[in-house]
Amino acid sequence: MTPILTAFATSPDRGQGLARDMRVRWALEELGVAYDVQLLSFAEMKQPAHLARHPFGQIPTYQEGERVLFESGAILLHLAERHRGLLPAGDDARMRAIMWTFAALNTVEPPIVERSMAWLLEREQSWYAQRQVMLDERVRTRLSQLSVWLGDRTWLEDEFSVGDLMMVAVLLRLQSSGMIDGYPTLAAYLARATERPAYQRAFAAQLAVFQSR
Ligand code: GTB
Repeated sequence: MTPILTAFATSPDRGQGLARDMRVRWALEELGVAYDVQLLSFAEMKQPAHLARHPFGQIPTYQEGERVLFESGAILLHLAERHRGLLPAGDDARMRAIMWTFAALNTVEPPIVERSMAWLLEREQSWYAQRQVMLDERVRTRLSQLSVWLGDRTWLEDEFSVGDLMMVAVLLRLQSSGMIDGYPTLAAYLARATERPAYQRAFAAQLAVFQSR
């Protein structure tokens, strides 16, 4: 049975691949798993049919027969466990790939999301400029630390893993800010990752949704 991924019918990012279905599409492409997509409007995401899949009324969800998952991190780890290609073989290497997935979600993504939410919701406020300095600084701290870790490495550990996929998906949210340009190591890391054929196929698939509307 072909798994079904849910995604925005009309993504606010206009096909830039920033919504969280993109990381699942990318993982599916890396693993060579065929999938169908069910597109949902904002209203449909809050209807009982979708709330039965996702209690918070969001995308993405991933349905595979009777199994229904939400949370992009859980979906990626499930896929990486089920199919060969995103988790290394050894126990330690496998655990470190999982660790990086959590680091991307719990340590790097929060300040990035907070910064974009502030721009979205608070940029008209008189105190926004002051707050932005602090938010930018928190993001830069993480970028700088990550850049030091990467150093001359190609990927976060010895081989490309689910941890890299999640980290890159998270960092790409900063692309339009120009902040990554200050970190050539990270810029090169993002370029390497987004040149992967699986990323390109996933990006094209989500862009096609925007272009068809
Ligand atoms: N922790 C969950 C996960 O990782 O799966 C978060 C899921 C989530 O935030 N989903 C968002 C959603 O459904 C879409 S991705 N929002 C609708 C709602 O909550 O009602 C977040 C997102 C949206 C838009 C952009 N963009 O336009 O750039 C980027 C990211």
